[in-house]
Amino acid sequence: MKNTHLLLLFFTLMLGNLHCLAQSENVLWYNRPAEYFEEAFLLGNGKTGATVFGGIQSDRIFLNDVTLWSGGPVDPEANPDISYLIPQVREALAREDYRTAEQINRKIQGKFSESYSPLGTLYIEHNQQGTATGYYRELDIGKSLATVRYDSDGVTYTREYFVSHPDRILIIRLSASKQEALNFTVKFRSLLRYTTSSEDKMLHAQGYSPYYAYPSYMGKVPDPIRFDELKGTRFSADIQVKNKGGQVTLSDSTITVSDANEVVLYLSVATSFNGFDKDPVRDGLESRALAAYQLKRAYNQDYCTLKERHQKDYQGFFDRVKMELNGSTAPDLPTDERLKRYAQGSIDNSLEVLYFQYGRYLLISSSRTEGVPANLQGIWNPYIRPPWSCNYTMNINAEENYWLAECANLSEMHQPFLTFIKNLAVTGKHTAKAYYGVDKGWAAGHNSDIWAMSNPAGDHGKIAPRSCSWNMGGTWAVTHLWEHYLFTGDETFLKEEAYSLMKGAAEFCLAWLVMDKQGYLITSPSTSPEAQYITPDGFIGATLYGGTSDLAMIRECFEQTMKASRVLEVDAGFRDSLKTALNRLHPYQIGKKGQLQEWYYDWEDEEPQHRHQSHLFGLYPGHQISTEKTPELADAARKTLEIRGDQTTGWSKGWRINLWARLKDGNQTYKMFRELLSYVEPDGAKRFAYNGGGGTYPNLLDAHPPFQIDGNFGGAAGVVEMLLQSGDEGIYLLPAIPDAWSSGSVSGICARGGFDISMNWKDGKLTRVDVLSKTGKDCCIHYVGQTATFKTIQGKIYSFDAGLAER
Ligand code: FUC
Repeated sequence: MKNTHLLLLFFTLMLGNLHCLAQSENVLWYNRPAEYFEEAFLLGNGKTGATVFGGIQSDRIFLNDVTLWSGGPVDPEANPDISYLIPQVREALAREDYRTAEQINRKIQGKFSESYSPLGTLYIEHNQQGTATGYYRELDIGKSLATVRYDSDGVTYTREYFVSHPDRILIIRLSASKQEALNFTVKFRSLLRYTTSSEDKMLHAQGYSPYYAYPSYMGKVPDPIRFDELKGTRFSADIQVKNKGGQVTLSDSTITVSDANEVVLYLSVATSFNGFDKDPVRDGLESRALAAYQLKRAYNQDYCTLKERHQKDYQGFFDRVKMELNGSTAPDLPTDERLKRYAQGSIDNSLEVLYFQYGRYLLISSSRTEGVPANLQGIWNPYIRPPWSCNYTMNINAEENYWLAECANLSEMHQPFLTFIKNLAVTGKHTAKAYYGVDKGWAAGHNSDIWAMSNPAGDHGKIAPRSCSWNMGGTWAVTHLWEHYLFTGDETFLKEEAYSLMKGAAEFCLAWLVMDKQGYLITSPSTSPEAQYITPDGFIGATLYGGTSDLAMIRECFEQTMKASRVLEVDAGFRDSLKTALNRLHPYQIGKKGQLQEWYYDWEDEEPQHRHQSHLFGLYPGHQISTEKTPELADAARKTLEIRGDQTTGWSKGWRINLWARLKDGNQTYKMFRELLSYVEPDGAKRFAYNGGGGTYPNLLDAHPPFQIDGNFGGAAGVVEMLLQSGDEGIYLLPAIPDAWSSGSVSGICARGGFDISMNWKDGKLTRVDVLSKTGKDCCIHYVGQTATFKTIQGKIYSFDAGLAER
């Protein structure tokens, strides 16, 4: 062996060892390749998604593009006007005839949402002899970089993977400690319709998504996936090789590299999606030209330049927040081992920080495309009939995905959802009229998709009202617009983007409300997402009037719209009508068990431990119920949570963590957080559980089960909620700090009003807080009964000690 080779081998081995010894706090690592999706690494630039398995002989990378869905723009004509059924349901409800009301309500449905399509899989088949040893696989979420390394036959093989946002490219670099050791074949496969061709060290794949994909939860049906050459979003994937040494040979569907020293694979993906209201064929983007353009631009750059640019861009977001708990460092164990130990009761504060930062990593990696939010699986899905169509489930999941965005200093990542609401309002105008007979404002149902579908789903009566007969999707969604304004103070956004959407949602609700027998305003028909009641005569159903969660969402929407109109000094008359309606809404009721009533009457629940708890919306994410402002309602909410219990699905645990935090019960919040990190066996989405079973897979993805990303985001948001809460009354420091987090520090988390907060605490007590004013608004901070109120100057930092005296 030449001297230079020996030196290279020495440094590579050294580096490998260093990695294992000095585990960065931001690293997930394993000592074997992933077998299941739930063990693989997720990489993304907010548009292109890559799921990396890191196999030795055969490596697989699932590819996704956030804009590749089945179907096409919503056709308003496809929905006949069935709003004449509304008076019939109302009449049945007024007669307290719940059976009839339920039957008619079921007819008020349109089509199912479309489905997120898997783009394809890249295979890298290695022609290596010998058994691999020393296998090491890591995802560094501080750098958004995956690495695989192993030794075989005296050669150390290393692969690095990242997806760059600035250069719109997936990069895989393969290297070896010995010259001419790289021998592999690259191929592309897809479950969609596609063809491949090759030229000039490049493999080109193009195809299209189905025009129709029936949801997997409807089970086996004939022809669930339908393709038509003339329909469906087009996609292109171009893969080009840059090799040092060796030869490259091509076939129509493969690239083979022989005897190379180092190879960089450039992979560029594009689709024809051109907006929610544009036909992806007739008015689509030129996906082929776009993919080729991106590839050419990136191919002119060398690996190091691309990597540097990627990391600079990524770290611009990721590095904004730092956290440390009890001075703990990561134990030198693979992440799945740590998770297993943790689930058995071990203390691993650094794993808790990793889980929080991983939530931030996933949001940066999945949410950077205007009008296209992260879906149920973020952007990572290999299935042609994914769980729940991988859609936007508007009765919790789509919103939960974004609870983290503002408070964890990732406001830019909120934009895909905020801009999506604009699209939803367009189709939602038709939905309001055709399904609910309301010709003011807009409404959306419980399922949506990239085409901003807003009609109540259910395929014209195939699904019971418990999930499909719900029209508060818009009402809930617009609260995100106001939250964005509160955190950023961006009045231009409020004026030009948010207000008209908020007003439209409020207008719908104002027209939708009816008077009950006591003279209160209520919704009718109403449901409480996915839960069912039992009436005193034993009827189990979902359709009722005056459901608490509808009214909670309407309350929040009205209050926020009024505040926005005041800030913008517009619509004084409309504001008055909202105020009048607000005062007449049926108030919260406390039931005989001391619980916050879910139903208009104090009926029994069909499933008292149900995963949804939408009637607690006013506690979290809303701001109507708090231990200070409404102690009785807060107690009732606590009772409800106690009855619901702690065993639930992943996203539901994520929600309950935030609810318990708002009740300022740090230890109970922490208990739930620990349970969210229960180890769940990877299984390729085989196990579905609706009651209990929530937890975390080896790759730290949330298990509903199956994988659903909302639990990651909800859980990470809950970490902030334990450390910081903010609202009209100001900022609460360490409001729900658990005993287990007795000391620590955090920097860069955000509060409403436009403040970045950094804190240190020791023995459970705050020692220092720094408040950076981003907008120059007045500030008020609270800590254990003490309050400091002060004026601020934009850009200035204000420091306080434990007694809230300025330092
Ligand atoms: C609702 C939830 C399920 C699941 C699905 C995507 O139906 O009740 O638990 O999260 O959405």
